[in-house]
Amino acid sequence: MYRLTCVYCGEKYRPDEILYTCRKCGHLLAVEYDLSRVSIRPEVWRKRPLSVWRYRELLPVTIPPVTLQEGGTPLYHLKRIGEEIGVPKLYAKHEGMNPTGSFKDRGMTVGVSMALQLGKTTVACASTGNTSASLAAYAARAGIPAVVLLPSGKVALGKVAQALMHGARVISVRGNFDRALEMVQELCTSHGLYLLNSINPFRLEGQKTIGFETIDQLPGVPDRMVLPVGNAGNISAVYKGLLELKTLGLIDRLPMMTGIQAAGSSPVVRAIREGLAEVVPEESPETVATAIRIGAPVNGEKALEAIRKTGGTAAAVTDSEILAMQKDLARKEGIGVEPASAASVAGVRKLVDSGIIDPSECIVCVVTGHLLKDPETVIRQCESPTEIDADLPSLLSALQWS
Ligand code: AN7
Repeated sequence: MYRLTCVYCGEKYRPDEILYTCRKCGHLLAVEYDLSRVSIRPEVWRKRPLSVWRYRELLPVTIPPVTLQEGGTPLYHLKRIGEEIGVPKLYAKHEGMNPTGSFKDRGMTVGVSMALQLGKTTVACASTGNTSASLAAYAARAGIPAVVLLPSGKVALGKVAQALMHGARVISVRGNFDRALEMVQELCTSHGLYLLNSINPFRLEGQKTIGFETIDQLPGVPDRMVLPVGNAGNISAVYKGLLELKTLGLIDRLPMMTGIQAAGSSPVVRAIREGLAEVVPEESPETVATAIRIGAPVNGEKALEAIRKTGGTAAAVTDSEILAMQKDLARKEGIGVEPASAASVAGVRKLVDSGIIDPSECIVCVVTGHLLKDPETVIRQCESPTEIDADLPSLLSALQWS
């Protein structure tokens, strides 16, 4: 009970067409449900475990899904950081608690299930890391091969380790993510592989469940949802899902969708700040948050709509602001995230300081990936362990205790 619709010109396509962009105008496609025929009773949803599949009436999969039990991630109150920043109602949805340690698993359980549903036998993606780790794991779960293209030297160690261990064909491209994405699109077109980047409309359906879970957990609609933005797939997906809930009458308003980028890689922020109709790509994006080191966000126009239609905003944070917040989350709240994820909370701090966020708002930050994804950046920021001889006096001396 759904079809594919061009997000720009509205052209409709059958749901079983293997198509990522509109044949007429080249823009992206979205899954459109006939919401008048979808029957959802929230009390039925609430009886199911908190997970991506709680919301299966609003997902396109009809076969038994390829799953590793994704979703159902914790929503933490950031009491100390919230008080410090001056926003007492500050929460983090910890997507690093997914099976492979990032929100990408929500997309891949749906995306790889759709690959099987559509009869595809090989899957592929380009990735700044997390997408490749997740695709590798879900392809293994499905028993099909995966090909992943990574920007050489710019992928965090944990993510490469995952892609390799789960048995994907891992290719390191001498070029940035944006170039790798162009290449994998060409490969998928010429060799019939199923593409699972965020231009894939089905994958984003899984990711929209971040918003659904947030509303079930809080409970209710937060005033604002804040997400780190790279390709802008996630912020667009969460917005799409919440819009569906509103159309169905299950919620009565939308949160202000707020996107945070790294200062060295911030084309969406620029488009919002300057009121541009389109996102102008950046040639050489650079940031310590390699996950969001993306200059040409493919979902950019959808993100602009999500932000503008909800009265949200976009802001850039520097690498040092990102790393400081990563440390604060780890040390003041016990929440371990990778740099890109800390960007969302660092962005809130900045927007409160500049008076754009009202301190009374209820704010949910999506923290997208786990601390262990990028151990090298962590080690560079922390003091090395103190090595001692194996006796108690040496231990006391190292601790400076008597
Ligand atoms: C931790 O893995 O693009 O704005 O190829 O890994 O939906 O792109 C990762 C993106 C935020 C940005 N936080 O999400 C990839 C990839 C983390 C991420 C993002 C990513 P989008």
